Amino acid sequence: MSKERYIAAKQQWAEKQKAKGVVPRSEPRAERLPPGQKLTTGFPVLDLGIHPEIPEADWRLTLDGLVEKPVTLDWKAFNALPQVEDMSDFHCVTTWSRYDCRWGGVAFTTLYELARPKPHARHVYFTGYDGYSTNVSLAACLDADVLVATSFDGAPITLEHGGRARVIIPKLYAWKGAKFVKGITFLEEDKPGFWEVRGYSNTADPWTEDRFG
Ligand SMILES: Nc1nc2c(c(=O)[nH]1)N[C@H]1C(S)=C(S)[C@@H](COP(=O)(O)O)O[C@H]1N2
Ligand SMILES: [Mo]
Repeated sequence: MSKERYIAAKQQWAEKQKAKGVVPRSEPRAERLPPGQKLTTGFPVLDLGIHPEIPEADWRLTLDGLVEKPVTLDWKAFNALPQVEDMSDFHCVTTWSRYDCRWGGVAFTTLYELARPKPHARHVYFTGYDGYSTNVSLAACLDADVLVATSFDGAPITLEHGGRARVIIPKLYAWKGAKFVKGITFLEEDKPGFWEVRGYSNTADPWTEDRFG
């Protein structure tokens, strides 16, 4: 499928689901699988079809916007930061979920402490090397399980799954985690990302089926 057709199809699907009136559930449930999701043991690849291969020497991650200290990290500097691992479940808005994903990398809070966002920073805008973008509230990013991950199950993340580095925000639908991450910008005002301007939710909470904006 071409990129344009994929985007159009996914956008249409959101419109169709919205028209059907997908009912949000207000209470989180005791079960592990969020409402409307199906468990998969595979690991589908979901993206715009562009897998940018960035040589180690050229890779950079930039932290900018409303920060005391704008930072650009190269691969060596990024990997010299404290490393963590976290096991989490992965929920894609197109209704598949995968349990027990073991991600390793740098905690978002570590990057936060490096760049020191100013008090009026409230939103985060992520960009990827493939031209992708997504927005998340700063509050949601400050959960301990939010990572810029470089490993999956103990091995470097494959290119198709977002290597060299991708964002993981386990408590939100997976489109909020930018693969091939390139930039993290701290903002005062919210700025909708790629899917957010195409009918998807700003907040993306799987437990309330918060799929569409
Ligand atoms: N850079 C980038 N990140 C992205 C996407 C994308 O197209 N480009 N797709 C998102 C979507 S919709 C999902 S479900 C997950 C899929 O991750 P996976 O391909 O590793 O399963 O990545 C998210 N992050
Ligand atoms: Mo997705």
